[in-house]
Amino acid sequence: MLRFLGLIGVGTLGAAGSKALGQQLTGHAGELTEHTLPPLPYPYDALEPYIDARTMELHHSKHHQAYVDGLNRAERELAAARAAGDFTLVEYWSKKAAFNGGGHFLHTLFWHIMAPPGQGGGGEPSGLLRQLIERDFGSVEAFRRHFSAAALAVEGSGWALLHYRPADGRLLILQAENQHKLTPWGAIPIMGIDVWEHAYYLKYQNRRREYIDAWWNVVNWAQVERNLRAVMGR
Ligand code: MN3
Repeated sequence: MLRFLGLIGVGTLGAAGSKALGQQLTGHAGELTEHTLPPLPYPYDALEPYIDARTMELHHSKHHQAYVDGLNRAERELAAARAAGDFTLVEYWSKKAAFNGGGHFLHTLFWHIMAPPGQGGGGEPSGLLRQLIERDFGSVEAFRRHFSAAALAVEGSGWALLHYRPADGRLLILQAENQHKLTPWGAIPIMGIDVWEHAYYLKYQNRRREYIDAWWNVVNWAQVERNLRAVMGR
């Protein structure tokens, strides 16, 4: 799992990324990670014309940054609660930690499973990833139809996600509402499309289907396969 997180850029877990905040607090607060916004692996305009530069800039520098900040805040507040022995707001900050932690994880995944069209983005899955897609969905085309339908049908803000489930070695497509709901434990996202309006509204307005159709032109299949292999440990 740690290897996978590192691959998609949610790294700096452990000692290198931790701040000794606990030592600044009384009691037994423990240490915390200072989460940071990962750089995009390409310029803001690299996914044009399918995803416009202004959307990418706002999405990465404002929206993703807000999830990073919100996650740090929630974890600090929970540590402060431990130090003070006052858990009055534990439900509130636990929910904030899940929402913002989900947002940080999924956006980091999202940036990395996209690439400029023709330079890693688009085309078709190959290798082990293709084998498992064909085994578990019947064909690449059936997989794409299922994934697109799941994305189109997300109620409100959320994601369509391809997961690998280590318990039985299967791929599965699921939706997420917001950043973290409808998630079954034990299934690990290896690919996803953000269908919050902030991901497409400037260019596509309410035409989510057009955005989804365009998005396939920037999918970085090689990275999706690396994510798959990382969670499979092979
Ligand atoms: Mn988003």
